[in-house]
Amino acid sequence: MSETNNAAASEVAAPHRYTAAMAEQIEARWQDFWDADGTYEAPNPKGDLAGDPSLVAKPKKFIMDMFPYPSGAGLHVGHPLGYIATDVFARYQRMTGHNVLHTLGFDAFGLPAEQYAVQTGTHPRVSTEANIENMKIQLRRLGLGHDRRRSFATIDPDYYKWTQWIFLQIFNAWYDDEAGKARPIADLVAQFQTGERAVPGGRSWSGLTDVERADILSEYRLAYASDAPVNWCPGLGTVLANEEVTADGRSERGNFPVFKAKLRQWNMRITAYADRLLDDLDALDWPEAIKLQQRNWIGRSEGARVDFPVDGEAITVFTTRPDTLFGASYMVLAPEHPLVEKFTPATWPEGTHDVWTGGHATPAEAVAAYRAQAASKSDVERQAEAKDKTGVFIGAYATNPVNGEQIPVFIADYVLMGYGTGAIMAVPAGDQRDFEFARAFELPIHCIVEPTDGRGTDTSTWENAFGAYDAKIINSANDDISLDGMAVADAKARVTEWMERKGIGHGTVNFRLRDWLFSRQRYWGEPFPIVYDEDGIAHPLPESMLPLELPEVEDYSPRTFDPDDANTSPETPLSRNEDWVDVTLDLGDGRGPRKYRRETNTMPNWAGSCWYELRYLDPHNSEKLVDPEIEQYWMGPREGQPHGGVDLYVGGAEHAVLHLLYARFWSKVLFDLGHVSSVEPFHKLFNQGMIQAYVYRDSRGIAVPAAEVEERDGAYFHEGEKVSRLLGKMGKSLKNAVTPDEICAEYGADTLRLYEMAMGPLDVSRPWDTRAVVGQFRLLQRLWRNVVDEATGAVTVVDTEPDEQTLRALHKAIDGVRQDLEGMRFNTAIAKVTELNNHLTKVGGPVSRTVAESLVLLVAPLAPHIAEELWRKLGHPDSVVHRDFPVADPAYVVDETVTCVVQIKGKVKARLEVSPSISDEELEKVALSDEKVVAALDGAGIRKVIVRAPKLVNIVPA
Ligand code: ANZ
Repeated sequence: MSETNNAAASEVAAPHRYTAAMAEQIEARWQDFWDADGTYEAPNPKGDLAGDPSLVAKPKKFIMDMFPYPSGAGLHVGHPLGYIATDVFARYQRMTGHNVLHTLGFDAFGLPAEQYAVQTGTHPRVSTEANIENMKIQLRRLGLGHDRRRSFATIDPDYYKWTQWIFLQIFNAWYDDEAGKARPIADLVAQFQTGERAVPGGRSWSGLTDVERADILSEYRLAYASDAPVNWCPGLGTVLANEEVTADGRSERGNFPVFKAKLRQWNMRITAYADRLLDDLDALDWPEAIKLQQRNWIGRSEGARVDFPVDGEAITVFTTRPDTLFGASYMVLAPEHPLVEKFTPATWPEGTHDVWTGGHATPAEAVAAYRAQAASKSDVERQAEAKDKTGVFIGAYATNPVNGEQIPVFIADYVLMGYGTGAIMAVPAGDQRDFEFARAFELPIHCIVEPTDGRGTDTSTWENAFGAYDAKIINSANDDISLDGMAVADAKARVTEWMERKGIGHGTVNFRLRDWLFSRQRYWGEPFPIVYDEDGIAHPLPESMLPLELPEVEDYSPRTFDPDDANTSPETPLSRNEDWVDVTLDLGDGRGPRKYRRETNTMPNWAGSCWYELRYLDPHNSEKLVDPEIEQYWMGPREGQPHGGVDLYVGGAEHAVLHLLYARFWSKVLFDLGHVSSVEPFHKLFNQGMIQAYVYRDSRGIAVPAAEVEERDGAYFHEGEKVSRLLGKMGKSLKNAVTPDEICAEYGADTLRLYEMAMGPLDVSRPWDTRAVVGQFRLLQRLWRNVVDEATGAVTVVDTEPDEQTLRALHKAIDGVRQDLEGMRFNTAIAKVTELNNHLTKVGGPVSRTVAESLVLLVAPLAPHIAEELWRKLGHPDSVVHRDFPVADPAYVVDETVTCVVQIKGKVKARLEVSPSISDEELEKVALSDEKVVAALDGAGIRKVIVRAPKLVNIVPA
């Protein structure tokens, strides 16, 4: 009660105080003005967004956020952290002479809207667009300086027309290994026609049927349909990416079993770009941790392919350790390996070891049983280090090509079909998994390296494999070649060269990266611009038929099946719409109107975010994806950015691999085909930390609403009951979400912006604390008070010159804030602004105009609304947004004095302003004669004085 009275009283006394109500009024006014004025519109050099040539002539900065998915829950205060940071940075760049492109779109295809549609019958477009509208309101309230003309959502047909168009470019391209780049598929066809390139299978191109030609081309196209084994989840009715499958082989969503099934699906041949995706990382300004994750994902291994003869055929293995060939004592094929049937005999060979058969009467039975068991496991689970090694002998022997030894062939799930050749030579002495398997199946372990750890060469006493690279090779010689005594690296080179000469094997590079599974059995995604003719040949739609829009359907969900029934196959939502699926079209290919069936899969969520940076540049271009001159202006290579790209891209580290790798891949294809001048989409990447929040749980472990929790003496209570407190994620489910709307209502957007930026270094995660927000609000109140009279609303600045001390404080702040904003250290920039502002408050009296104006300009990137308001009050007719950021006068930046602390018994008793070059003796004299020190000593004698000039004097009294 009394508090309200006080507040009311102070409002009467200070009707022009900076309050939440005033902040709201100022912010709304300037937001409207900026929109109407087009303050944040960045001009292009040409086209419909062309503008002020003097701005275009400035150096450009393209600053970008990872765009949001418009979820129905809206934003909490954690979401805009990165958006505020890029906004502050963009504003600073505008004030330091750059033409700045900053905008934000929406990544709007996705599962939540589709699931909501399944539950409620609301069309995903309706709910998604409503969510976008809501999010736009929330974002606008933050005062983000976006060029709104450039915003779009990936679900806009005008946008996904170009996503489909890019798909067609990729479909109509192949990777020319000799040229080291993608080229139009027509070039390949021409090479086949003229005989410049041999047609696979040795026939002439003109003698092939259309189907045969299509099949051959599909082996080359960068987007192709194939019957590869994929993760099929009958319970969900869709195939899943590896990342969507849990370690125990179930769907991440819904926890249904996932089976490996051969289904015809679209893929992108990203593997063709493995080397370039790896090499080009070097010149990017990205966090090392992210580069490392990409390198590991691409997983380049140098090694060899080696042929092991079996019955006149051969099993080819991939090994990174060809130097260990003499130690290969058995082989393992992945259970799905296509050669397994061929090599499996009708009966067990003479003398087959009992433990090898798994108790089965015939090899075929053993293989069938083991395959069924392996099919139910995920790759991760199969590769788990700690797991017991399982497998079964297939009844065949292979010949070790270096020593002629007959070695048994097994299938085992620790060998994956999708890596290398899906077959290994097992070297139990050198590889731990092979070692464990050899022990379990009583297989020989040949010692082929000299152990350096004193264990000796008798492998029967070993407890694990010995894989050291610095060891010497032993027991590795035949009549022709000896590796004995060599170090690993030399032995690898020697044996590879020998194998190449003998035609047994050859050196090779293997990548972990797989082609990208590009189709999903969903409704809410981009339709493929592909139709099939009566022979099943895939034809691209001509550009004139784009965008191919999603049809209206009754049921948005794919058909689901008995979750355990692996013998099912997907039925997509689009396939049920006969009118849409079966069409008669003239594709303009000279064949006239014909009957076709449309592709009924849709593209994965990732598609829309693979190229959106390009569309921001030229969002309304109906002729082209982006005009080349405009692309070159904003994205083209330049000094320090040899691959071109966005100048700054800010987003969460969780996108280390998939999104960033896919976007890089598309960018390279578009570059190869001559559509863009930038090879890389994002030159500099910055990962912001997360805003965390306290989660309060009651004795049952259930989260209680954080807003209702009270603190008493360091303990936390909810409705009288003690609750526990832990730091966690912010979100609805943990009942601790704080929305930007609440904070804006209570303090205004400028305060929210300052608080988020002041919380800590941008790349570090930090806990949200609503009670601490007021600190930044008070800073703005003091700032206001330094310029405006709270009682009258009049500007109080004076035209007199500031004193020397104030000039020093000002120029130090300018210098520091500049460096901090440039380096994205927003928290320390705010600390420096605060320091300057406090200095002015402390000095008291009216502030000099020059100081006030500089202070307002320093604050402008961080708290743009109050800065704009004060700027105008200071008499400037034009917006603060495009004003020059202050430049420090070096004469005032160097410290004239430093503060020396004088302690007595470790307690600070005085502070002295001294010259930075003061000597220890001089400083001791000054300290001991200081009034406060004399008073504090109160006549006591002195035992010892410790001096660390110029900053510390410590006095120990007697
Ligand atoms: C013999 C050998 C001896 C191996 C030795 C290792 C150590 P990275 O480095 O990850 O590329 N391997 C090959 N294909 C495999 C597959 N499909 N599934 C499971 N394992 C496979 O790993 C390459 C090594 O992993 C290869 O080198 C092979 O084992 C195994 F002392 O060959 B090695």
